[in-house]
Order: sequence, then C-alpha cells, then structure tokens
Amino acid sequence: MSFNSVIFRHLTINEPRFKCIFKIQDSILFSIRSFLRSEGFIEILAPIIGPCTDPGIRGAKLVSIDYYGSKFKVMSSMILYKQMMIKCYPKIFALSPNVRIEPLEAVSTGRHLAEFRQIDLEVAYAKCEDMLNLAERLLKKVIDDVLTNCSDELKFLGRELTPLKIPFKRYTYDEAIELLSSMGYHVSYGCEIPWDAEEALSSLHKEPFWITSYPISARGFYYLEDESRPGFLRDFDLIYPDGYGEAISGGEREYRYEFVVERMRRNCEDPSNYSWYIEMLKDGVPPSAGFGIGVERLTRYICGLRYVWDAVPFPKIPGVISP
Ligand code: ASN
Repeated sequence: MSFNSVIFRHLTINEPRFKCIFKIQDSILFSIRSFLRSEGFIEILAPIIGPCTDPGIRGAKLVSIDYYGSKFKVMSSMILYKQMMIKCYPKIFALSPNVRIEPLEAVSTGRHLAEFRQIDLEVAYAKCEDMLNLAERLLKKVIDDVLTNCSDELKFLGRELTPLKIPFKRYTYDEAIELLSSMGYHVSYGCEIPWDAEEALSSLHKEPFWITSYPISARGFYYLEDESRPGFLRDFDLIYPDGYGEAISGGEREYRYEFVVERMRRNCEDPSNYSWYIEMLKDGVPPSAGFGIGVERLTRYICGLRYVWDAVPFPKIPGVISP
C-alpha cells in the first residue's frame, strides 16, 4: 500500500481527480445541511476539546492535552455534548471534527482516518425507528443531488452510482453473526464485528443495510438497553455495500443518572471523570436518539474511492506523517 498521495498531498492536490472529489464533497455537505434544515434541525458548533469525550471508540486511543493545568480530551465524538444540547433545542446537528488514535493495522482497511469529521445529529424524544427512517431519506437525497449536480465529476472518476432504494435491509446483530458464521467468519459473541468480517458482509450486498441491537458488552455506556430484550441495546450501524463498510452508528440514549453510573462501573469507567455529564444527568435530560455519519467515508462511497484518505484534502492516517 503506497501512502505517497498522503505524504505529498501538498504536491498532488491539483490533480483533476481531487477537483472532482472535493466538488462532490461540497455537494454532499450542501445537501445534508439543506435536508436537515428542511426537517427542522438547527446547526450548532461542535466542541473540539473538553474534560471528557466518547470512550466507546472500538480500540482506538484518545488524545489528551494539558489545558491550563487540567487534563482535557480531544473529541473522539461529541455524543455527550449532543445530549447536553438537546436540553436547549430538540433537533440539532453539527459537522464535528474527531481525533482517534487508531492502531497501526487500521490503515490496512483503507477506511480509517486518525482525524475525521462526522455529521452528528440528535433528536429529543426520538426512537430508533425514527432515526433509521431519517438516515435513509437523508442518504437518498444526498445521492440524488450528487447525481443531478455532479454527473461530470462522477463520470471522470468512473463511478457508476445509482439512486438508493429505501428502506434498507435490516439485520439484528444476532442475524449478522449467523450470516457471517455461514460465510466462515466466527465472531466472538458479544464483541464488535471485526473489520475483515464487516468488509466481507458489506461485499455481499449491493445496497446499504442496517445492523441493529448490539449486545450491551460491545458498545459505550450511553446507548439505551432494550427493556424488551435485556442485554441488548437500542442501537444501529449502517453498512455501505460493495466492501465499503461502516457508514453510520447511532441509537437511543441512556439518559437516567443511576443507569448511566451503573453502566460506567460495568465498563470500568470512573464516573468522576465525567463530572459535568453526571451532574447534567442528575439535573435531567430528555430521552433522545441520534447518529453520526462519517463525512469522508460517505465521500469515499459516493466517489467510489479505494481509500478514505483520498476523500479528505489534508488526510491524517494512522502512523503516517503528512501535512
Ligand atoms: N456518533 C455516534 C452516535 O451518535 C457515536 C460515535 O461516533 N461513537 O451514537
């Protein structure tokens, strides 16, 4: 795998293919913003640093900085802050920058960046069903708009993109594990689906598909446990087809103070590291649901790129020094 396009980005950024990719990315961002505004969302400013951030980031490490003598984290995702903001306004979104120090092997997937952006959104009193439906309509609109506005760029990139057919197929985690096992991938039950298995599952499909209801042991403390199915969460991932892998993750939120503290303890998290969050939950937050959609991965999928680092002007990939 050659990283020259990343290391020498300052010398290669004028290649015509980058012009096409970033024109398409602009269309994607424009469509997302106009779609969400038409659905009653307002755009807010995302945090970049804070006393705590999302610990549920699947094996990646957080970055800490010295903030006037206190230890602050660089946002790995703004999930905790989304829960704060819906106390103020019921439908919010942000273009949120995230840093996750992924293991070096992550580079081999072609879809991991150490610095990336999500469109992160949250809706007060929403349920998983509402979020699945919103995400399907959002993605459909984004792709329809790219097909209308960027047909020359898609042609230059050799990407044959077709309008999405919604609703997408849905699997539960259990069904996905069973399917994988029939394909010869044995996932240890209760864990995240490993990258290679996820890619194989993705390659089996021609349209995006959902995986819902992950076991509680696989995910962060902020997802709501399913009352009708103890041990499982009210959460979901969307997977792109054709081997592109994970697109979205989200779910309903645990918002009850005692339950969050208990879940933190079970995940060996010290509640005192989350003091503002805990204080906020004690004060009361509305139940909510939301998700995050990775902007570079969406661009990669729409443009049909082999590597996610060609879907961002200034890529940071695990272990590679670049501008
Ligand atoms: N953005 C995700 C969510 O809303 C959280 C994440 O990125 N880990 O649930």
